[in-house]
Amino acid sequence: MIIHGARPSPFVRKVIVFAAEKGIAVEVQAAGFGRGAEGYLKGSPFGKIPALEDGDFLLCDSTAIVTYMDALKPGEEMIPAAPRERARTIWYEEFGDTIVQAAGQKIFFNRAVARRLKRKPDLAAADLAEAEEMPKIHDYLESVLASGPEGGGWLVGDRFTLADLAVACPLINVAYVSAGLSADRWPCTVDWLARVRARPSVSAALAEEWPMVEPMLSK
Ligand SMILES: N[C@@H](CCC(=O)N[C@@H](CS)C(=O)NCC(=O)O)C(=O)O
Repeated sequence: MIIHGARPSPFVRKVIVFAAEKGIAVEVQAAGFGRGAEGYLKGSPFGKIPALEDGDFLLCDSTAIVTYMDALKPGEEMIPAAPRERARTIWYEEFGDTIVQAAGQKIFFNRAVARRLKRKPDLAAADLAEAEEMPKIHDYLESVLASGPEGGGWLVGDRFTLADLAVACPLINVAYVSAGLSADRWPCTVDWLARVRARPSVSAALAEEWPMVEPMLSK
């Protein structure tokens, strides 16, 4: 199975880690901004990453791709089957993909990616998102992790699911360029993110992407 995309994208990282958690072997092929192999050009009609190529099956969008992967290998689903857990997992994925990513992208893009693309960074937008948008996100996560109905140290149920993965992925990008997530103010969130990062699936993905990330962080 081929994942087309760039490893440091939160959406690409999500599908890479998801595949590892499911025991699905993937090959990552570089793609993005309209450039990449045929499977990407055909599989992602709007040029977004990631795209998936599984034989003659082409699919874009990280949510669609992880849904496919989860159904391919029934067993310990990353998207729980129980109605309430399933619905809450979908909420957290949506939260990660939209609210967290929208704020995080302003920080990561402007502090790390823009220069590499020879675009003028909007550092004021990054500072504003860090000062005003991220704390609200951290407050919310802290509230659900500290005293949420699940109470297991994970966002849904008592185990790592797509919910944790999808929310952590954009936060990992923010953490590359921001020290805003303070353990004094958000201890449960810091602890949770450290546990996500420590999973073999995540730490392996982070090690693989580092050679692409490091040059973006150098002055
Ligand atoms: N909903 C999509 C979002 C994918 C997405 O926006 N990817 C970004 C990279 S982080 C992208 O391809 N940006 C290039 C562009 O918008 O042209 C998913 O979950 O896969």
